[in-house]
Amino acid sequence: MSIDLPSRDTDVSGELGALYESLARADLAPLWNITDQLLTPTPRPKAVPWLWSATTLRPLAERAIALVPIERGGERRVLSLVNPGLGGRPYAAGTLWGALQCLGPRESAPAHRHSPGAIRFVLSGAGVWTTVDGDACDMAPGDLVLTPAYNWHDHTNGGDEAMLWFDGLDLPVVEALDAVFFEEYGELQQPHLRPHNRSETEYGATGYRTVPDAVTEQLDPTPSPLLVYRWAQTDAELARLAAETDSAKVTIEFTNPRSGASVLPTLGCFMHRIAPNGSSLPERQAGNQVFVVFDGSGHSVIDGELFEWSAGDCFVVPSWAPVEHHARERADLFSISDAPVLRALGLFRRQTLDAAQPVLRVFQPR
Ligand code: GTQ
Ligand code: FE2
Repeated sequence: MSIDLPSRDTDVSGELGALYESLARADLAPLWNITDQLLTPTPRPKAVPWLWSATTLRPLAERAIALVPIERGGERRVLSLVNPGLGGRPYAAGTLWGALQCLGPRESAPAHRHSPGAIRFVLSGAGVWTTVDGDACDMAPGDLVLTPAYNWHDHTNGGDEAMLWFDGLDLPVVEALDAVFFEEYGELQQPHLRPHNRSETEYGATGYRTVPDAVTEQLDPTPSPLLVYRWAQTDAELARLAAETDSAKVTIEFTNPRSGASVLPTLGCFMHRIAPNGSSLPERQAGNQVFVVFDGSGHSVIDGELFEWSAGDCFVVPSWAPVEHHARERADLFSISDAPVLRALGLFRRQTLDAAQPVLRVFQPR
């Protein structure tokens, strides 16, 4: 963090000014001048509410496929979402990496592992699998695939179409903890077990939590042993919940079937379904969120700014920013959040607000 000194005391002449100079030279800072910037009444995330539209992302992904090979060194063809509030750091929000990854026909991304954990939410394409510690997980649109911390992983496109998916990682959190480790696998690809989808065969469709507020209370430092969550099952869960309730939005959290905790100890994954012409209640929570529009169209109001969205768009809801969603046709939104980290540290807070926000601005994509 960088803070200008002194901020409150403007009289820096005479003995007081000399004191400030001496403090700075001694690598000390006077709290009385910086407390307002440190102990803020509510979080002041650097990330701003932002949206990347599919109409911008898709053609750029296609150009990258045409121009940029994947091999050792480059490793993965990934376009990271860069939040303009973060001064050029390649993160969607202060605690979350969000990105679009694309793999052309017959390509594969080299095997490696790292301490940050990752999730993949598939947007389009067919024929790709991600091998996670030897278990080849087939990927299709709407599927969620986990590559937990330190699991070897490589992506293979065995088909004739390009595939696009959203990557979410806890990288900024692990970086903030000075705990990033990365290692290449000895070969380009891991040998993988046959048949594919071992974890799915073992655990099946057990990894959903359908509580109304959909933030797991359970904590578990081990990641989910179930590595893939199929769209057909997610869809069925959402349909079942939607049929049971009058509210316009239902939310489920993907969970670790062994413990009921979040899928990764550092990342929570959610799916929201909003009925046609439906609106969610305005709410805010401590911690950042990245949303990916899987299906449908509508808009969200984030901190008084209106963001129109449709399938394939990604948008960021920074910590403590009020948000409400409105669907035009029925909409399915996927999201990731750092809530498991906040929960583990006793820092999670969430509030439902009384009234819809007034719209002060309309977001203009660049
Ligand atoms: O696919 O292994 O978006 O290692 C960032 C880092 C994807 C991956 C990302 C990664 C990967
Ligand atoms: Fe990776």
